[in-house]
Amino acid sequence: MLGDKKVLFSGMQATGNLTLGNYLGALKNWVTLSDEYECFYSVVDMHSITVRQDPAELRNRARRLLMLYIAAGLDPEKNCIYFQSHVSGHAELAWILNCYTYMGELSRMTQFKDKSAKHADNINAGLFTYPVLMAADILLYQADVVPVGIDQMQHLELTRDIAQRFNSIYGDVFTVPEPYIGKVGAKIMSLQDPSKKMSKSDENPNASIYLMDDPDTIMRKFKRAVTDSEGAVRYDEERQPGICNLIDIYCACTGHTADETVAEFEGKGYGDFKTAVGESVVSVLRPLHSKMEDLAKNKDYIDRVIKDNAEKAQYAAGKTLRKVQKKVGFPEKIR
Ligand code: ATP
Ligand code: LTN
Repeated sequence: MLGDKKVLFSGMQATGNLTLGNYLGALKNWVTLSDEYECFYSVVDMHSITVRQDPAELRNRARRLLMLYIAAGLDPEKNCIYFQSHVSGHAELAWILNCYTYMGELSRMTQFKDKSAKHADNINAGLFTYPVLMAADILLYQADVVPVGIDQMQHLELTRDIAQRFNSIYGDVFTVPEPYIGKVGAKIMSLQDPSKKMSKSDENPNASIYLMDDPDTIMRKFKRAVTDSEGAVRYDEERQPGICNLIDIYCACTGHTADETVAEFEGKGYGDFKTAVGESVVSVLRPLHSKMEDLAKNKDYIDRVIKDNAEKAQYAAGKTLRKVQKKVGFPEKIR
């Protein structure tokens, strides 16, 4: 608890172009939850360097991602929106937690297996201990709830295990966080292969809708989306995974239910349905684009947000860090 509100923490990596999956699976829920909780939303730039980055590009993307949080509707006066690398406590707590995490646990992480297969020439120790840094992010702020897409559940379970292990040795140091998975949009699939999640690192640009795609591109990508030969809009995951994914996207963008959507498109062809899905996405993304343009003109404002929120985060993080350092036996600093 911070004040009378529970604490929420979440973060996104500033790598690649954000997709509709990131928006519907994570960012959109963040906005819904932001009134109810004391929120920390981090641009996790330290996680990004587990795979090679171009420095200028990373800096640029990180700043744009922070602006996107604001453009999506997170008020930086009410939510702590900041860069992970500006708060030294993340790295300090991660080191300590490394010593309370087992190699076996980290070896089981599917994201590590996937990413090390993809980057076989650079399987660095950071890629392996990535989930420990993620645990540090969350535990540093004593977060009660962590909204993420389903793909992050395994990392969250590990975070809970580390917190419980630490608490069982030293008493109640960490809040054990609960995951929050949104009802719609928790896993948006690729438009070209509905058995794979929509990913910003997909080589095929037609597989993903990028948040910065223009309306024509969005409409074209939906027209090309892989479906099936059934010819009717029904929610049948076995036989019509592509259509199910489009229904999920439509529901997440319009607020309709799957049943309402099936009824709405009864007797209509896939062409009409795809056009409607495309239009629903365009109307969700349009205000995001214009807000990004406004923010880009306002450098001083963004700079102030970055500075003020980093200080706020540093203060909250410092409290937990000092407690942990004392518990594990580090000598007290002489002030
Ligand atoms: P990559 O696809 O390159 O592995 P990523 O998009 O999964 O990267 P992040 O930017 O860290 O990595 O993800 C940010 C958030 O978006 C996470 O909470 C994640 O669960 C969510 N997310 C990512 N892809 C999807 C998707 N296809 N559907 C729903 N949520 C998603
Ligand atoms: N690992 C996450 C990004 C991430 C995160 C976090 C999410 C890093 N630290 C803390 C929630 C809470 C990912 O790849 N999507």
